[in-house]
Amino acid sequence: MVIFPLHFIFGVATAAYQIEGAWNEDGRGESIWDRFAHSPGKIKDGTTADVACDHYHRFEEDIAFMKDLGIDAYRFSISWPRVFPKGKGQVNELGVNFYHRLIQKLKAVHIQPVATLNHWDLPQTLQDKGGWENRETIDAFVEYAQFLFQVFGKDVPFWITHNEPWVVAFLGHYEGRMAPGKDDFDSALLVSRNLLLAHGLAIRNFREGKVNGKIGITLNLSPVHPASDNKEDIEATRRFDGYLNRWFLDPLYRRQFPDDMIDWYQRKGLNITPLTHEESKVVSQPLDFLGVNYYSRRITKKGKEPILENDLVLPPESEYAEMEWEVYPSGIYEIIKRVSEEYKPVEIYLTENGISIQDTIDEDGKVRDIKRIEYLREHLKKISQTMQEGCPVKGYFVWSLMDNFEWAHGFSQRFGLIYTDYQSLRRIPKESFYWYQKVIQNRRID
Ligand code: PNW
Repeated sequence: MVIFPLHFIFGVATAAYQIEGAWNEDGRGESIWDRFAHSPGKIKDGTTADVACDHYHRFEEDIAFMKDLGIDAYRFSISWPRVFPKGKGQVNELGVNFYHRLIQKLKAVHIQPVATLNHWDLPQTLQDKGGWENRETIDAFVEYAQFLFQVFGKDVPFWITHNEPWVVAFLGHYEGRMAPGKDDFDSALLVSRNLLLAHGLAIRNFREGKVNGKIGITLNLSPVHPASDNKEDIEATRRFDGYLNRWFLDPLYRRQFPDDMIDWYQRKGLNITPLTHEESKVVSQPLDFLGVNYYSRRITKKGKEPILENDLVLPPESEYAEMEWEVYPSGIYEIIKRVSEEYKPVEIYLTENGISIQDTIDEDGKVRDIKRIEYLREHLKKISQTMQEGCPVKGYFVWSLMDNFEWAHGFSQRFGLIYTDYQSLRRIPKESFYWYQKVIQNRRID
């Protein structure tokens, strides 16, 4: 039996573009994800999030589900182009009002709002001028952040600057699988630097404004294991770890990009210089917490990837969820222990964890997502173990409240505790919903 302390925060997470819909209503501006999804061939099943779960019009119904679930906190993101349709300057009052109503409704049912500022939906007007490659986007982000701190500061106890800057930088600007869909490593490196600077300047603003509440950042972290104990595989693994994990952790907590990665990238002829003294001060300001998103581990070896010279490996004996994501609960233990020991964050929140399954509705109307229950249970057990061993884990958020638009995979992936019927937009709580409800109620896993 595993017990969680009374003050442990149980929650669920979503993101604006993935659930809201209403993409061109009430004065919302276009985001890079609207542009990307509206471009043929970018989304696997040809769908867009124009309507998505229609949460913009149904948020009260969705909060009723959250209340029933019994969560302590709800992690959502604010759509930047809903608040600043052109990225900066003119505020869209109707957009602000939506988040005002959302936050007030949450408070009314005693659910703490956790607001992410950047969950990838950059205003398209800013992209037209270079997006995260342009320093002007940093200034626009700080203006956007400051505005939200002023308007919602007294009602929002937790703020997250960026969600998974690694995905924005490297999947958005190198692999091109995500908006804006570029394929240039130098761009990705520049974007990662600018994201870190924007983060740091927003934190500085938050502190200077004496905003109530805590602020942090969310990183997608995974343990990276070598496919063999060959020296070359071990070196490739160290590199991939530098690419995925240390590239953001080190500047945030140790003031500088990892040396070995700067050397490697420079030897590859890429355009990267260490952070200057002033940049390093901005980027490494103390955080109230680190948000960690964990889904799976990575296994790698020396290989053909042109920059990192590695290949990813999928052991056939492992268990897999959709999208070839290995089910590996020990990974959450490994990554929390490592981050706690090597970077010493004040607090850690697991801001996302969950699994994609091809759920179906049985004849009796139930969605029996046994595999999801097992996944969540095993991960929660490992988290509890890290807490027993002294790691400062303070909360856990399931990805996701409901099935939603899974980026380049469209609606083909279901991560929700609630099944979304995209025809009728009816929501159907799955068995995992009722399981999680009990966990929260009892603060216990049997
Ligand atoms: C995260 N990867 O995305 C995001 O924060 C969510 O919006 C998303 O729905 C969720 O995880 C499930 O995918 C990721 O390829 C997407 O390593 C891709 C990767 C990692 C995280």
